[in-house]
Amino acid sequence: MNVPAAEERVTKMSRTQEKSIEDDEINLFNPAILDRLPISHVSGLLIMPLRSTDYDKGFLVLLSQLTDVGNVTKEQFLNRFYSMKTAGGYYVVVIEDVNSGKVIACASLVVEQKFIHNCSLRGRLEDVVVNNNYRGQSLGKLVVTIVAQLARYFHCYKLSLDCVDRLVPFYENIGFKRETNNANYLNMRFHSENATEQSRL
Ligand code: 16G
Repeated sequence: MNVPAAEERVTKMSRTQEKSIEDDEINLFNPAILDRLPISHVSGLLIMPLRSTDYDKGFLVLLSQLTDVGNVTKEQFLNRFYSMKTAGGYYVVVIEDVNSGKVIACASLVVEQKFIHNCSLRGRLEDVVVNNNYRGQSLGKLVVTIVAQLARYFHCYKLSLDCVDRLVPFYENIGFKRETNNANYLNMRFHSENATEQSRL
């Protein structure tokens, strides 16, 4: 038996398999869930779960309009994508412009399991961004409303967010409230040595 040739065949096969895993479009969550929500669709825009192919559609470039993203490779993106999918509870919604094929807005629902409130769920609204070139079309309101609908769909007992001060009126306008005696959030920032891709979960 020609062992090197067999090994080579195995390597080639696994490379092909790897490639097809990368190229397949995988949804972060079941897209049928979005079909069950009363979403106002906008012509020329697709509303869907984050997909494994969204790295190439500018998803991280969009996020960099919110905060520092770092130099995330496609492999790192896919690792995090599959880790979120396996963990469950991550619902990243994206809006794609059909013409450009780019992701132009996004927002995430993170569902936290609780013991309190009869083992209830708390939703967190995270990472809301609309591409600067698409501002003024109420897409922020649209994507946040979808996340709020998702939180209701999963029977979260509340949906919370933190944001910079200037965006408070925007969120109040959508229905979020600063509760009396309960309208603060505080951070403890840990600097780069802890904030790596391989954070220990
Ligand atoms: C905002 C975002 C939060 C995001 C953070 C990043 C919303 C509602 N809030 O607070 O989700 O993670 O900005 O800022 O989108 P940071 O890099 O300073 O943590």
